[in-house]
Amino acid sequence: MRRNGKGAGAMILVAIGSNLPGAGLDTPRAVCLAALEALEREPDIRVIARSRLFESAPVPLSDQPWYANGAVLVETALPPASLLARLHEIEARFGRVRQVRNEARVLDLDLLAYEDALNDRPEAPPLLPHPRLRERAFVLRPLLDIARGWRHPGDAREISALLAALPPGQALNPIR
Ligand code: PH2
Ligand code: MG
Ligand code: MG
Repeated sequence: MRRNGKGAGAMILVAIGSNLPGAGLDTPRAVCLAALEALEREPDIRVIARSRLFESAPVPLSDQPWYANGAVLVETALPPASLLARLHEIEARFGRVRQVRNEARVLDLDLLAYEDALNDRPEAPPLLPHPRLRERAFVLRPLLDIARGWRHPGDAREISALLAALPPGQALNPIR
């Protein structure tokens, strides 16, 4: 497995999001914290770093409830498709029902990046890095907490540069 420059281990990045209560948890924040714990308990996956949680307005803006969002840096020997399948299993345990794209959800775990893998072939998922990563402050801001040195393998830009390039208007605040 290729390592990033500073010997900090594999850069496998996972996003966590919730904008509905569920699984007996009464807020999206509580769902995200429980999901972090579930990831830490998951066999074959080691959580190396976790970001703060942020509250964020839905993107695209709508009357959906605001989200809690965070990100984790993990290590695993699972290949990308198996890791994504595990993430989907965890979502299902939290009561996630998949119907309409971008609908409100109890838990969303997205595989953002897997080392410097580049995959833009929809017939061989998962797409890597996540195709909308560069457009989303609710993904990039948590990543800045845990993966400052990571560069997008498509354009070699750092997270801070990707964030700086975003148009204004994606409301996002750290949750105390
Ligand atoms: N997830 C989406 C669509 N929109 N907006 C915010 N703020 N946070 C999310 O996690 C999110 C979203 C699709 O997965
Ligand atoms: Mg998502
Ligand atoms: Mg998802």
